[in-house]
Amino acid sequence: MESQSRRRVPPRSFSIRGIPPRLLWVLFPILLLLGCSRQPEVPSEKRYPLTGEVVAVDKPHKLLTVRHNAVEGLMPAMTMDFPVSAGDAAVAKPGEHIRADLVLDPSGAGRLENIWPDDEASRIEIANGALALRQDTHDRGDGAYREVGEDIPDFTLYDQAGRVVQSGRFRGKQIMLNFIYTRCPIANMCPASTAKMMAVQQLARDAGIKNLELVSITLDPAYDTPGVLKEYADIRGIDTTNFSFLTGPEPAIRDLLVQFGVIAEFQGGLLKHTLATLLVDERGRIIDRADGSVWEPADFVAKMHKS
Ligand SMILES: [Cu+2]
Repeated sequence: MESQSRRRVPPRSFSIRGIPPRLLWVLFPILLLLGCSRQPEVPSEKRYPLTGEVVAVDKPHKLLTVRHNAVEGLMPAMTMDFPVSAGDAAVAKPGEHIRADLVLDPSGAGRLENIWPDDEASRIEIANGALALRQDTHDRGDGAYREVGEDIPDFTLYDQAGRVVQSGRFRGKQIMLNFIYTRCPIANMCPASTAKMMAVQQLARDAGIKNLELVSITLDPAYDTPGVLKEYADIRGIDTTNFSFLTGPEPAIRDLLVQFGVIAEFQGGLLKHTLATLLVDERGRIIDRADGSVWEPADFVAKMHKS
């Protein structure tokens, strides 16, 4: 990896506010300029923003019955069934308010994508969390990056079940935290990170460590909805009792990337990103960090407190 990147000159556009230059020099040697393309817009499909309330969920057939508000330029308010992904069907709950894209294909068949929880209380909680994080990142200025020995920032995000999760929920727990995105096509990047997190989960369990939480935050919140994260976890058979996949508003994710010293940017349709894996203690303090994809699950587990 070193020989690959030693001569690579970081493009100017990679300067990220809040990350000190000396950190950039640490990060660039491990920056793999790889990525994937944003999902291309299918020109023959039309997308309409839709809001409404889930009335019923048919998980086997992956159908949501939604009492939706008027869809501007398309149809008045009514209750109807929409096909959704397996992950969205798994996450959906009757009585829940959602916002989504109604996607119409050329035959006129519609489905819902990009489904987000839209209950007022959780919407406010998420928005307030993003504002507080924005303020915190701004106040820290050039010192936004959190080094080993510092506390993790407070955050409020959605998990793979669409629940609001505040970082305070993890106090008293040891946390393994990393960043991934579900569409990452590079086997030794995000897919490998997730496999290693699963190995940590198993090794920690075998070692009798009972207060571990694993947290993977998405790098790609525009695509990684709770339902997409749920499907990502389910396909891999991940035990989510102590393993959360988090997503939320793009500004909040951006601020977390700055504070955790992770670079992720869409460039010409490619999401290029670094990898960071952190161990956080029961008081919320970062006690270890690995950059890049070369780290051993057992090394982190060895540093965890036995409870
Ligand atoms: Cu990746």
